[in-house]
Amino acid sequence: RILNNLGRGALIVIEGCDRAGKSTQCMKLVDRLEDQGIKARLLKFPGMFRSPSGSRIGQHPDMSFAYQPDRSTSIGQMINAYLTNAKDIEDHAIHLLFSANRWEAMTHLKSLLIAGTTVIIDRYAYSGVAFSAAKGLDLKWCKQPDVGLVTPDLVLFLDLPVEEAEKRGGFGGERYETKAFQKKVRDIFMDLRDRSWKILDARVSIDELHARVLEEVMRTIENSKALQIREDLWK
Ligand code: NYM
Ligand code: MG
Repeated sequence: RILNNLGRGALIVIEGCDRAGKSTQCMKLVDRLEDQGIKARLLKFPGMFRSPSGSRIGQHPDMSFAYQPDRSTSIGQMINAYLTNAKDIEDHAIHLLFSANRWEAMTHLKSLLIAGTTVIIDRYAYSGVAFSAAKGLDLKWCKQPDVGLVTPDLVLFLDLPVEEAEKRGGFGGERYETKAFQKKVRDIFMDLRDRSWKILDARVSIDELHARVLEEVMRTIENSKALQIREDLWK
């Protein structure tokens, strides 16, 4: 048994289509874990959320000037320019940039897990593949750049019918935020399910969903403690 893996943090990924409530749930989850004395941090792809005061994040970024999604690495900036339609990038090239944005966070991610901090990630390689394959790129090709990333201990897919998502104030103005496209994305997400996945019905209230998320996460944190950190996603 590798010593520094004892009592490691768990890697929890929250996935779903746009407007499913991922960011809200991620923030409520991190707050709740910290309240219970469990070390927890939130990462986000693309980019990550960072509060001026440190790790603690209490509100949805859309509702607070203090917590904006940070796409600030040089790769994050290219991705941001693409998503906001400021720049066109060829489909394969932008796919590789999204993947590179995950790889550049791996050293930091592993050091958090080793230090016993549970890491919650708002989107991961599953989003990477789902959005690119929905444009028509080959699914197998799409998975290759993310092969060997740290494998999540749990993937929670917040499932919300696209019609419901649309009712939630509509989609934003970013690339990909249309009903027809989101439907394709969901179909591909379903093809990516594996044994680490748990699908949660996201039509329930924020608090009800939070309770379900927390239950799954607490169990996973317990079960992951004695397991090695695995860097074998899709291997
Ligand atoms: N997205 C996200 C991708 O196309 N590929 C990826 O690898 C990731 C992580 O970026 N519509 C897309 C999905 C979203 C968009 O994400 C921005 P968010 O969570 O809305 O900031
Ligand atoms: Mg979005």
